[in-house]
Amino acid sequence: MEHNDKNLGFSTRAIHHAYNASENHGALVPPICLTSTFTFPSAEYGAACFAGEESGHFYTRISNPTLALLEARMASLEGGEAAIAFGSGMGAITATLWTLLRPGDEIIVDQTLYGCTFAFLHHGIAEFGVKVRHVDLANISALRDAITPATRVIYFESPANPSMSLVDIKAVAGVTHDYENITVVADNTYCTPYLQRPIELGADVVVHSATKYLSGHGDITAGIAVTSKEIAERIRLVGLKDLTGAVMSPQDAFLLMRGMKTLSLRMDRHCSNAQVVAEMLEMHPEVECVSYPGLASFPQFELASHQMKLPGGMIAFELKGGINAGRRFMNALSLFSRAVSLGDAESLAQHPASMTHSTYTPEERAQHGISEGLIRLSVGLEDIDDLLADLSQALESVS
Ligand code: 7XF
Repeated sequence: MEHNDKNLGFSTRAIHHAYNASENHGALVPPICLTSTFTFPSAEYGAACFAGEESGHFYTRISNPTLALLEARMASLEGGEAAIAFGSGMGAITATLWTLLRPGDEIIVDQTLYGCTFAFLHHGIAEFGVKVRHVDLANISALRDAITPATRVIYFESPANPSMSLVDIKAVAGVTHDYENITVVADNTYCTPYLQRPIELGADVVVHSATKYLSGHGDITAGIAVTSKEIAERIRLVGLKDLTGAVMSPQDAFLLMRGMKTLSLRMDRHCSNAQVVAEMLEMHPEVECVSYPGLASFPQFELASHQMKLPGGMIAFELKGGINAGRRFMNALSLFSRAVSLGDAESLAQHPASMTHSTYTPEERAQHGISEGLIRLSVGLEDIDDLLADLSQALESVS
């Protein structure tokens, strides 16, 4: 039997949704369909595929059975109608925005964004005639004032990488209901649909770097966009097929689905570990400030507690000794790895100003709320006592 009942729970759908073993030789685990092309029974059938009159697979850059299973599963988990798989998060973001925007259009984006998304906006679409405006989306009246007849997209991350600031997704989507032709795009990488489902809150498109928590094991790069059938069709046939070609490999789709089976278990552990780490950092005399949505001191604690199921596994913090103390701290870590990316089983520490957000100039970082001394932790799945011991000894080396 194919398990695609919407009434099934999140974890059940993450394991079973849209797969029918009896159609696959009884294989418990979905097979990988490793083929770049598909044969046509007749010339007429091939022509009908290309004309969009037949729905079969014909070339893996456009669709493939393994990718189709992953896409159906992700659409179910995010509460969207359809999804498109990409070879990276940047593939998903660029294909989506190239599809939705034309010269003369405007995109309103939040203050803080992942470094390569920022670079794509300012060195990519802005140079092709799209106006990019940054607005603090926590300020809904500023958003209302920034919208013009040319506004086509509102784009944000919540929590934002690396500042951790949140966007009230329901409030932002509520503003756009008064306008036709505005598409709300949310990057849900930090949360995954287990913690937050932007489409249920009114967003039109969710994009992911599935390189992170969704796959969870640091062994692939992958991206996903989830949206309505109509927008998904446009992104697939324009953004994916013609503009970027940023298709996911079926082997990576297999690894991603393997990772997604344990998403809820892993997220619960990431969140419980991160909560303890954040509380420990906040109490430490060498620490200046900690941004974590699960702390009562977090400025948007209330919003976090109703918008997110749990506060996530990411922490941003600063040391009293600033950037130099931060370097000493990072070099003293032994269990935490010094590495970019996030959402892996291994705990990771990185310095956004010189790593993930070095695409901003120092002036841009100051303007966009990314301080030079900020350290970002992706809290992994190790035993909490070992993580606390590593952080404590690294903090001692700073004093
Ligand atoms: O193309 P990728 O799969 O690396 O995903 C891009 C991306 C998109 N959205 C967010 C919120 C992201 O954090 C990322 C990738 N971020 C990594 C990081 O911040 O560590 C990239 C390492 S340079």
